Amino acid sequence: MNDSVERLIQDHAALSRRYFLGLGVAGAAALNSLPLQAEGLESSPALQEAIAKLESWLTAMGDFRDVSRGKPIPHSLSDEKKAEVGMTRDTWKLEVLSDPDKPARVRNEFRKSDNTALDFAALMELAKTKAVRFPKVMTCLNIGCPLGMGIWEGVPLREVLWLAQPTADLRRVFYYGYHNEEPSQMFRSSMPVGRILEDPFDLPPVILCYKLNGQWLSSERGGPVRVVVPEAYGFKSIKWLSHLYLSNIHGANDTYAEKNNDVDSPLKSFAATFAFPTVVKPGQPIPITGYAQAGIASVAKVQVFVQNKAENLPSGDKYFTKAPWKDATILPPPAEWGGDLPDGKIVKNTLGYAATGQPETWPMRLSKVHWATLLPGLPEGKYTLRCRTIDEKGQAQPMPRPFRKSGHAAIEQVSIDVEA
Ligand SMILES: Nc1nc2c(c(=O)[nH]1)N[C@H]1C(S)=C(S)[C@@H](COP(=O)(O)O)O[C@H]1N2
Ligand SMILES: [Mo]
Repeated sequence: MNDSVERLIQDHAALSRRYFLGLGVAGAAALNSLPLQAEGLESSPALQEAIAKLESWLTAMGDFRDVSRGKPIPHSLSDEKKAEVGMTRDTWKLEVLSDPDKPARVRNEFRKSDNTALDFAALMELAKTKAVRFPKVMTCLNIGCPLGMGIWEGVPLREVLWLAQPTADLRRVFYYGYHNEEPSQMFRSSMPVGRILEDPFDLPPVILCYKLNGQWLSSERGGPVRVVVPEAYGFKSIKWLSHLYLSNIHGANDTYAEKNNDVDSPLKSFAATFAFPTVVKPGQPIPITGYAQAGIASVAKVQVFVQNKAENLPSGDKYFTKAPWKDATILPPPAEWGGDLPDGKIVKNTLGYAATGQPETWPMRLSKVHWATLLPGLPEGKYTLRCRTIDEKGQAQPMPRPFRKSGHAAIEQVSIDVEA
C-alpha cells in the first residue's frame, strides 16, 4: 500500500479511537463502519459536550411519556381498586372469546364466568419456554416524537390464540383493556389474525408483554399485561389488557379508526434534532445532535442540509430532493444502554443482540438512534437546517407524506441565526 495512504488511514483510526473513547468499547468496535466525517467531530469539544448530554438510548420505565385515556386514568386507581379489577399480577385475568357479532369458531374459550380465564401464573408458564424480548420505540401516531425506547418482554400472542383452538371463520383479532367498566371509555385495537400467527420478514412477534427493560411492567406502562405490536404505532399496544376477541370481521375496528387514524400504518423513519445552538458567531463551527426513528423502512443514513433563508430553492422541489444534503454521523451502539436495566446489561436472548450483548445490526429497526454533526462555520445570515434519513434501499425517508394521520413523517426544519 502507498505509504501516505496508509498513514492517512492510521491517522483516521487514531483520531476516531480518541473520539469514541468516551463512548466505550462498543464505539471502538464499530470503527470499521464509521464515515470519515467522525474526524471532524473529534476535533470539536463543543460537539463532544453535546454528545455527552444526549439522552440514554433506553428510556427508564417511569420516564416514558404517558398516553392513557380514561376517567379516572386506570393507572391512577388505588392499589385496592386495581386488585379488585384485575390490574395486578395476582388478580389479572384475560378472557379469550369468540366475537358474538361476527363469531369465529373457537373450541376453547377462556372466560371469567366459568373460571377458565387465563391468569398471570398461566402466562408465566408459557413464558418459561416461549418468552421473547426485543427493542422497540413506542411512538404515538398523533404525537410523532417517540414516547420512549424500551426492551419489551412477553409471550407471543399466537401461543394464547392456539390455546383457544380456533377452527374456522377467524380473520381478525381485536382486544381491549380495563376501562372503568364504561363502554364509552373502551379503547380497542385490532389486527388481521395472520399478523399474530406469523412474523413477516424478520419482525418480532406481537406479544402479551409483562416486562420492560428487564423489570415488571408498571401500571403506568400498562401492567400487569399489555399488548406490544413491534412495527405499529402506540395505539395498537393496548394497556391493562383484559379481553381478546376472535372474529370474522374483515376490517379494522380500532377505536382510533373512528378518529380518522390510518390504523394499519406502520412506523415511519425520520430524523429530528436533539440539541443545536440557535444563535452562533460567523465562522464558528456548529455542533448538532439529533435522533432518528428507524421505522420499518430502516435507517441507513442521516443527512442534513443548511440553507441560507435569503437564497431561493429550486422551484418544484418541495421535498428538497435536489438539495446538497450532507451525511451526519450515526453514533455507534452506546457503552451504557440506560433504561435502568438490571446490572446495566441487555438481558440474554434479546432479539437483535448477539450472545456478546452487542447488537447484530446498527441502527436497529423499529428503534431510535442518535446522530451528531459539526456544521462548518457560516457567514452572517439566517439559516434553515433540515434533516432526513435515507433507508437501506437508498430512498429518502420520510417520503413525502403530507397526510399526518399516517404518523409523523416530515423533514424537520429548524432555524439557526449567524450573528456577529
Ligand atoms: N388501554 C389503553 N391502552 C392504550 C392507551 C389507552 O388509552 N388505553 N393509549 C394508547 C396510545 S394512543 C399510545 S400512544 C400508547 C402509549 O404508551 P405509553 O403510555 O406506555 O407510553 O398506549 C396505547 N395503549
Ligand atoms: Mo397514541
